[in-house]
Amino acid sequence: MTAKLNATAVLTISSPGVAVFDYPRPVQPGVVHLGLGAFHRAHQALVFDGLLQSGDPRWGVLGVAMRSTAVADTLKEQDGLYSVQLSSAGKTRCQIVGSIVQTCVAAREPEQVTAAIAAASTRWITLTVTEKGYTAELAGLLLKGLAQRRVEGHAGLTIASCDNLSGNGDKLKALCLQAAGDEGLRRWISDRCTFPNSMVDRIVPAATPACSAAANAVLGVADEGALATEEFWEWVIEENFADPEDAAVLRGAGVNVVASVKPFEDAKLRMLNGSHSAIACIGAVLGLPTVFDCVAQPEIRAFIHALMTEEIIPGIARPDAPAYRDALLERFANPALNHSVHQIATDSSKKIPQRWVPAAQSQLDCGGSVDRLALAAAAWMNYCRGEEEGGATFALNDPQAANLQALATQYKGNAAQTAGVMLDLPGIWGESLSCDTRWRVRVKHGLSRIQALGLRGALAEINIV
Ligand code: CS2
Repeated sequence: MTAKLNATAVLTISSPGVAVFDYPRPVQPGVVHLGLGAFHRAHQALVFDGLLQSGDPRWGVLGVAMRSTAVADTLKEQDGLYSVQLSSAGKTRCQIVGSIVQTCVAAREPEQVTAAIAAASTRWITLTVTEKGYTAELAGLLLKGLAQRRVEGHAGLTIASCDNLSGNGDKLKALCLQAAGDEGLRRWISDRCTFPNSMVDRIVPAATPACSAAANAVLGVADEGALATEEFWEWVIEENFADPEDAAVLRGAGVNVVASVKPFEDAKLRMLNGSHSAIACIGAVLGLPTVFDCVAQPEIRAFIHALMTEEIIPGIARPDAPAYRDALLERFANPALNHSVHQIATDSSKKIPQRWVPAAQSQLDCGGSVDRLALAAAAWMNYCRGEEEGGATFALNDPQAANLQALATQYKGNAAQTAGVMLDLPGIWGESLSCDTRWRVRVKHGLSRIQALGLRGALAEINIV
């Protein structure tokens, strides 16, 4: 039987293609991270790993899974260690990450989370709890720890939301302040803690058994926590830290610390994530399993290129948006990623408000075209039927799944009625867009073209225009 990756086994790894940290791992975490998904483990945990490697011991992480126990327990058995395979431009290298020094599960060990938030050694809280995770329950968890911290007289914290939400730090701050019953605690949070807005980017597909198999082959030990990702990463964060000296520290680790993240956030949410959601709905309906498979289809690639060029970039302030678009298309075409369209289509009703709506609104505000955004919206409505064009069925994974599927199938073959009820759904399109006749007409038209020509035909038609 192959030995398991852990603090002892890691010492035996000496393959030339594997980078292993050589810092003493801190015992006390300095960062409490909520949301122990693949993204954090292949993105920020590597930034913190780099800081630890540079000799700054304050960046060890307590990785908190919100509910599911599997990852936290797997990592615990491996002393927090796991490998990440980074592949781009046909080259792959492997790195073992040492920054996650403890793990726990918030739903199972809430007192450990409270104690860690209150601990003197903790300086940061980071969060990747997904778009639907910004709940009263999350606020309650944070507030319990912060209240204890205040009583114990420790310094304030930098609390960094890293989810794909516009103004993510502002949203988290508002949630916490609203939920803090006690005026004293509210003031302490306002005065001592900061909630920087941030944009994080790296394409990290959910781990598959193939990741572990590939990791086991290079490491010579079994790694049940193995992940695969791309070389590219970006973390842009607003300069708003409880400890102002962190700005220089993060810059030294390659983080882009800026006065305003807005141009970066808009570009990322609308261009990368907006394209991703369009690709995901199209791919799911056409039975194409991954983003790579989708952008290998000329009509899908041309559609996404034009979607960004004609209807998203006009509203984007990030410099070099066309170069950013080209780099994104190249990243989507990375054959090593195996990024499942169904993973990206998950929770679309919570993603569309950040990804498509502001771009469509910005186009309508200046009289620009929304035909492609409307076709993407129609493709989502088609996706909500839970059926590929070839007839195979799939499960929707969305907080509103049952309702969405009922609405999408209710008026079989009637595009205007189907689009009408789905555009009336509250909380997705925003007040202004859902009432805008220009938008409603284009979405209805898009859905009717999909019904008439099939999705591939509707894409081919719009690509000619
Ligand atoms: C994706 C993102 O699953 C999704 O919705 O669009 O996870 C995307 O891969 C990341 O935001 C890239 O930084």
